[in-house]
Amino acid sequence: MDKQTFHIEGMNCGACAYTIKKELLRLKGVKRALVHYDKQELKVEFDHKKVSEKELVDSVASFGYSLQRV
Ligand SMILES: [Cu+2]
Repeated sequence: MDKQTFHIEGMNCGACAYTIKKELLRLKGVKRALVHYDKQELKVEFDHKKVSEKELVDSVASFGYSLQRV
């Protein structure tokens, strides 16, 4: 299982955090997604054999948020 922390850009309320979490958990291979709205941070656990880091970034980008590796 791979773990990665990202800085999130574009969140402006708690619902944004919920949207990101829900979208990531919808992807096959994502085990956990913790979105900290106050820190503008995402911690995600995923299996890189099932889903790539780029797919995570792209799926969140389609909702208007950008992720940068921390
Ligand atoms: Cu929002």
